[in-house]
Amino acid sequence: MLRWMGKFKALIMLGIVTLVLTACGKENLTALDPKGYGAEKSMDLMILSTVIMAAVFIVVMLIFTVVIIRFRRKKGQEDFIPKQVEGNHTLEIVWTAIPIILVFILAVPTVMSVFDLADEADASSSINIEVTGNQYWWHFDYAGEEIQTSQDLYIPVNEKVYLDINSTDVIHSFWVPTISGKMDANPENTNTMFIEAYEEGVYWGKCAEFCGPSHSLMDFKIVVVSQEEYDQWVEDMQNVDPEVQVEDAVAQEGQELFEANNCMGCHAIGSSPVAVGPNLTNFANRTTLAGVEDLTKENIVSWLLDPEAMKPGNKMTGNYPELTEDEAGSIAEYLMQLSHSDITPESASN
Ligand code: HEC
Ligand SMILES: [Cu+2]
Repeated sequence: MLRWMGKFKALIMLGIVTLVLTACGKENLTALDPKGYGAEKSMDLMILSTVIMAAVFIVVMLIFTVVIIRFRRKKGQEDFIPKQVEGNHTLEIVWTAIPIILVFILAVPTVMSVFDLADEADASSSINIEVTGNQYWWHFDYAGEEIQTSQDLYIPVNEKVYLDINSTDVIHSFWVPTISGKMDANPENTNTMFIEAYEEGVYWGKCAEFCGPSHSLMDFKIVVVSQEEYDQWVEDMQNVDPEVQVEDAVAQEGQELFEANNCMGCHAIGSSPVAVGPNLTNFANRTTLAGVEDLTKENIVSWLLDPEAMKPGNKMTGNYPELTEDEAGSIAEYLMQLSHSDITPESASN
């Protein structure tokens, strides 16, 4: 290694680690690449405050450097006492006024954004969705549309969507960083916010308030599609017939087992308001199982045999009859046929 590199070893390592780590994490799970109204506002404020902080830092460092060079004690002047400036009015006014001005420059746009984001003027003419946080999954009820879904929230692009957010158990927090800021989901009251996405795509969401052992696994997605695709999706979702028989023989057996094992006591298919567990309409169109695992037959079987291993503390464990591996396999086959619309997360990728 070159000699100069040895000296900066720590710095070089830090650089490499930073580069590697910034590539971690899921796509569309960042506030630094905003694709929605709220996220863009936050980003603007972040840039503004970073610029101000950087400017303050640079100015202070410049003055500091000048002072220590220019006013250092010189040879032969060891007893020299420089001019004392305590109580200097001009100086005190200057260093009081500058921070006040900076705080105003920060405060005015921040407060304006806060009011902007709380504006509900066109809520009644927009899409309204009731969002409910549950340990450890999210439910979405499209008000007036007779659509109930869980885990994946479909919305049209460039359209304001109003959310009424609450919780059935403890405090959660609804957060899709690429689209908007956070909003607490409380059991006692309803919080409201609107979201507007500027680009089609699938955006990851996270629960942002510690809510129990599987808090970090309480993921969900916003699927942003074109207006036509959204209209199609709404129509499809309104026409789901939960009674419809699947065709494949194994899946049919799974359907019978699904009914016989009282899965429907907690899971609805279609617009039934039963929501003790996630609504399984369109389940096969999701990309994840229980919010976090890949949606594969293997994972569904493991979930049905031992949900606790996947999501500790979840509310399904122990509340349904024990299944054999074969039974779980048939049910998985059935669930993987629950596709009620051709509009899927893939539709959002154009
Ligand atoms: C006591 C209510 C209850 C019963 C009964 C129940 N579940 Fe669940 N189920 C839940 C809850 C709650 C979750 C969400 C767990 C989590 O993510 O924390 C869940 C999650 C699931 C998921 C993942 C859903 C998703 O959105 O990815 C599947 C699949 C599932 N259950 C299938 C079944 C099947 C099949 C049965 C019948 C054998 C069944 N459940 C019985 C409550 C129940
Ligand atoms: Cu939570």
